[in-house]
Amino acid sequence: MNEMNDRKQILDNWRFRAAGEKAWMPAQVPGCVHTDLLRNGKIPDPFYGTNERDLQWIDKQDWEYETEFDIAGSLMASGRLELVFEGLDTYADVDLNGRRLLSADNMFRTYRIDVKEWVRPSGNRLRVRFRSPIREGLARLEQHGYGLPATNDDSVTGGLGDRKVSAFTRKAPYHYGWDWGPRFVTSGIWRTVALEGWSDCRIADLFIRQDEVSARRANVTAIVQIDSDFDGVASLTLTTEDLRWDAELDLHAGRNVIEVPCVIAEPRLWWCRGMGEQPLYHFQATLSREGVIADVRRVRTGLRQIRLVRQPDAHGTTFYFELNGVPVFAKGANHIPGDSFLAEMTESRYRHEIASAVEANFNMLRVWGGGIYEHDAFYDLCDEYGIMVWQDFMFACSMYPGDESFLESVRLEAEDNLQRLRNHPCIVLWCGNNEIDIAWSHYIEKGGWGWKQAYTQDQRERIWADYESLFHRVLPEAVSKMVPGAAYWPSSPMQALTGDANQHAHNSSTHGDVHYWAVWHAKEPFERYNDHVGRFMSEYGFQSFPACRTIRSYASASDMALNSEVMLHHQKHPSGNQLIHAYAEMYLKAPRDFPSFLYLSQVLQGEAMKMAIEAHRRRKPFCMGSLYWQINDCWPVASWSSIDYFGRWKAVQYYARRSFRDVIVSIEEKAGRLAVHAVSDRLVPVRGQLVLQLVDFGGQPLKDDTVDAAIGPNTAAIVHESSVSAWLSGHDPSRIALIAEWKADDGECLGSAIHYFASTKNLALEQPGIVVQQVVESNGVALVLSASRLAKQVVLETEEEGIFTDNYFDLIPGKPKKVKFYKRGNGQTPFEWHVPGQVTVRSMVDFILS
Ligand code: BMA
Repeated sequence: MNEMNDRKQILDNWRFRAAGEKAWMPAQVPGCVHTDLLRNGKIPDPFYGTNERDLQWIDKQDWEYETEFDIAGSLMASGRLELVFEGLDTYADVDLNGRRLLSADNMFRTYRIDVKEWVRPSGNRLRVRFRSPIREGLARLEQHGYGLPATNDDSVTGGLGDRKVSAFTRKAPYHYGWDWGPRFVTSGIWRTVALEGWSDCRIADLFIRQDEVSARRANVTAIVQIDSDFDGVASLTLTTEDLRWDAELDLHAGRNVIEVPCVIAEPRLWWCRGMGEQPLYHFQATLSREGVIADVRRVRTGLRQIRLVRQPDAHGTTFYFELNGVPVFAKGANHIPGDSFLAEMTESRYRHEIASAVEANFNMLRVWGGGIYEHDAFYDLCDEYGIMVWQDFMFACSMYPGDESFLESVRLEAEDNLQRLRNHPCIVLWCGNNEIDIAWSHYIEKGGWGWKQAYTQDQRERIWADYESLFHRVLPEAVSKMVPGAAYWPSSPMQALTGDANQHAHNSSTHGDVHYWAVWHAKEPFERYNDHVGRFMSEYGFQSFPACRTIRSYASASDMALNSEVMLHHQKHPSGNQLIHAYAEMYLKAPRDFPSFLYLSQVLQGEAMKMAIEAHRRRKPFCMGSLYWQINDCWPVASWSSIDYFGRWKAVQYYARRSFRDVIVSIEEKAGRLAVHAVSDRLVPVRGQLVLQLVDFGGQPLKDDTVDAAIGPNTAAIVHESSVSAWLSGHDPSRIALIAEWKADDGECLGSAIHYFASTKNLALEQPGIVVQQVVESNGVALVLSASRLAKQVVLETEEEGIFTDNYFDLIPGKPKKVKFYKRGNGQTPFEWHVPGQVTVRSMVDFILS
């Protein structure tokens, strides 16, 4: 049944077929051809084994979707009737009752067509024919005359050799393959299709522009776009909470833009998580004519003042976000699309990701430019949970054409999405693209990723001019037109607006943001994270394998080996498995078997990200952001993700949760000295006693020291310094640990850290004898773990889906640890406290050869 109300009718009941075939099959809209084929039993699970390879024929075909619909009398009576496509992926010819309405070519646009003249009360037939994005891409490539670099476009798997077509089509770049994702260049109606009716006049858009917001007052302007069929008077009322503003309007036929200035005294400010609440204001605009309500529009926003502060200082130029006057250290990760097949993303999957980010003490996610402008649900959740969003436009790791029709398509795409998303308080930055400026490095002949070398001087100049048109003109113009005052940053990473050789970003930039990838791509040791700290670390990362049961979703028992065909197929970075292996050899003892190697890979990733995050935070306020690569996956795979495709937390998610706590203690060993750092994101000073205790692996105290330790608000400082030799004094470094615990006067543990004097590989680990006890608490049951010898990276596992309050932690004899389990909830409650059936507890010694 079609969902109907007076003004809107969602069009469903779709069928589909390959163009040229006779028989139709049922289709799901929103959806795509791959999932429709799968549901009809026409193709095997695209994620299983190496099936991806065999499914490349799908994108070489044209596909047809069709529905028939009747229109209810009340809607039919509307003066205007619009057919609205919120997402067509991508080259779509739309026919209604045999008449061509539209030829779409941009997946990110909203298409709205007046169809009043062409519809009838019953028996309407709507057909959408998707032309093959590959064939279209090839035609555009040929027309362009030469190819454009697109490092992650997996044209080989797609059967196209070195012909990379992704850059010529406004379609999610990751569909063409990425170094964590498969190539499924799908087609389909990926967002809602509806008929919308109106008569006389309607509110087309309501934007609450935040002109100046402080705790004292918020000056906002409601910008109301009204479409009218007549010249004449109407009235508009705007309300929020118990406030009300009225305006008499003199409308003219066509689009009217009305500005209603509103002052809200002592507004409740929106803060990111950790800094305050997330109050949201519901604004309602009511349009009336002759005392009768013609239309009502509601939007939700949070009132806040946000600035990207880039100011010269003694080191270079600052790069930080100031929220309501307070500099915020951004903590979080990069986000990619949660599925290769976008319509598979549900509100509950988004909620799981955002709630997991909150549980891990994030306050920011970067919506990275190789995916999509996310669904409304994603931003709604970020608004509600207090997660700031760094929003890229959808361009990544590729050069793009710059002809007039491409630029115009991008302009419209940008305006559509800016309009859709501009009321979300969570969005703090609009960024032009991912890594293109640095990859091309126009002003450094040998700089960048070697792309320029494939082109003549003339071609280079044209490619760069096209780049500048897109990222230095079209996009910033769209941002300032649609969201005046919002921050725009042309590319990530960047130092400053690129105009000569000195402006290009590099690993040691003291201006702009930095992507630091020498750990991983260049095999540098994890310790290099301590040396390469920029003003804002918007990318760095390390891969791991997902959990064994996630691997079982795509591999059979016989595939369970590092270099099996299936394991290599589910590793999209060309040398990923070797790199993980090489780092494992560097830091850890050899694994007992393949499942043990999976555990080691996760521990390694956790240790690497801990080291990076804490190095960044210790340099606050020089460094004001740390976003690791990447929080999620779009299919089950070995990747940099911290939460796998099924929502299962890898070790690193727990490590991040600890290292992103608002107050931490972090120990750094450098040149024979040991510095204990305290980092605080609290807005009040923090003080307490720092207790340092040297113990052996049996928990025996060997030496200690206690000092008063205090730091100011929102900063970092060294609170204790000593020499390594003073602690070691004759002890075997492979058998001792230094524990630092910072305790407030009221007993609160502000932070704690454990330091080892040897690499995990060289520690003298023995069977720890872990004991688990269930402890009944007033509203649930907790587990208390204790050990008789040091237990490294203790892992708790259960068959049930959910998270522990801590995991992959070290357990010191004499210091029992209480842990709870929260099962993954549904709907509104992302996690529910629960007693898991059976929990296995193991630690490093169980996975390594002695
Ligand atoms: C950065 C990202 C992605 C990529 C990741 C891992 O370049 O922007 O393009 O997936 O590194 O290589």
